[in-house]
Amino acid sequence: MKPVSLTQFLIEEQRRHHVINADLRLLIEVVARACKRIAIAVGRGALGDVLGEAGTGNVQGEAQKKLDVISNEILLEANAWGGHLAACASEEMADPYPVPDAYPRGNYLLLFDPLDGSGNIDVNISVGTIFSVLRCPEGVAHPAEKDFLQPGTAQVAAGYCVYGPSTLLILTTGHGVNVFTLDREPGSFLLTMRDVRIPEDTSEFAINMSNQRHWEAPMQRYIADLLAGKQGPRGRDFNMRWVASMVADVHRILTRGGIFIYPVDAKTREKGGKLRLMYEANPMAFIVEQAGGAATTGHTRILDVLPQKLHQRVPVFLGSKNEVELATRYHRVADQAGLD
Ligand code: P6P
Repeated sequence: MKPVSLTQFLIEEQRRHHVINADLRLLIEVVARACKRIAIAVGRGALGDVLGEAGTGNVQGEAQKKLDVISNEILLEANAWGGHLAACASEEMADPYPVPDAYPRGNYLLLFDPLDGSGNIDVNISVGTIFSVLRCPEGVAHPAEKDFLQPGTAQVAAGYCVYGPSTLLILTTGHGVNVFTLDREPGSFLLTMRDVRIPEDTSEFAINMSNQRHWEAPMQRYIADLLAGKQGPRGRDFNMRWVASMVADVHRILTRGGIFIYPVDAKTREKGGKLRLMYEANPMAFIVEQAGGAATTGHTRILDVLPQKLHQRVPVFLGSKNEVELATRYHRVADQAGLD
């Protein structure tokens, strides 16, 4: 059977669901094209001047890798002239980036983490790009931070590109999740997995265990019960994975199930957590829910969180539905008992 390209898929989505209009289709294709360019830059490794530190810092207070800056530039340049966007927001930039006045503006807002997990670049571990699409509020010609502060339920599309052994684009427009694999010769994304479903149960968890001593009591109890295995209350053994690239960990979970957790703890409580709501947690939560999984803060559904700041952080529990609901129950029981 002839493979379906991303372009053909989007046109079919437009016909079938009328969710995608021409501007949103162009937006998604432009982001996909930018991801292809990022994949080339990432793939250059030591052969290109792309590894190591950029010598600059970002709004998160993190040292930027050269590829963080390169990826951010690629996404900004790709989206400047098409007329489909009103503005962008990025993990790498303090403020929203309006489409330059020289170009027409469209009705969408694009948010992205241009290169998530970039700490793994210099050791050749998979990294990725995460993106989220919102509508620009009616009548707003110059979007400001407040125009981006929409709950995750307002997203019209979300996706990520994982730069691994193969380059994959994972996309949802609210009608399921589909996976496209980059065919490097013609340079096109081909549909390789349609309507992905996450297994509702799992025996695999992903967390940075080195933070255990900082966790709140419900987290301590939940993980202790997993580690107790067959002899414990779960009655079965669990496996653990932690790539420290959210995109890689989430893709594994999308493919074979699991639970990914970055809880708030004594180290991150002041900031509200580690991962960013608008361009990490929300797009991943939208994708995971569209694939039959669940995504919470440990207390509430991530997509229902009302954002207060563009770069705000949030605790993240996402993946196999039944496991996320159980982990969340440990926290809700503690809430009700007034325990920490
Ligand atoms: P830690 C990468 O920096 C990131 O934002 C996510 O991609 C990843 O899941 C997490 O942080 C890793 O955090 O504390 O284990 O280095």
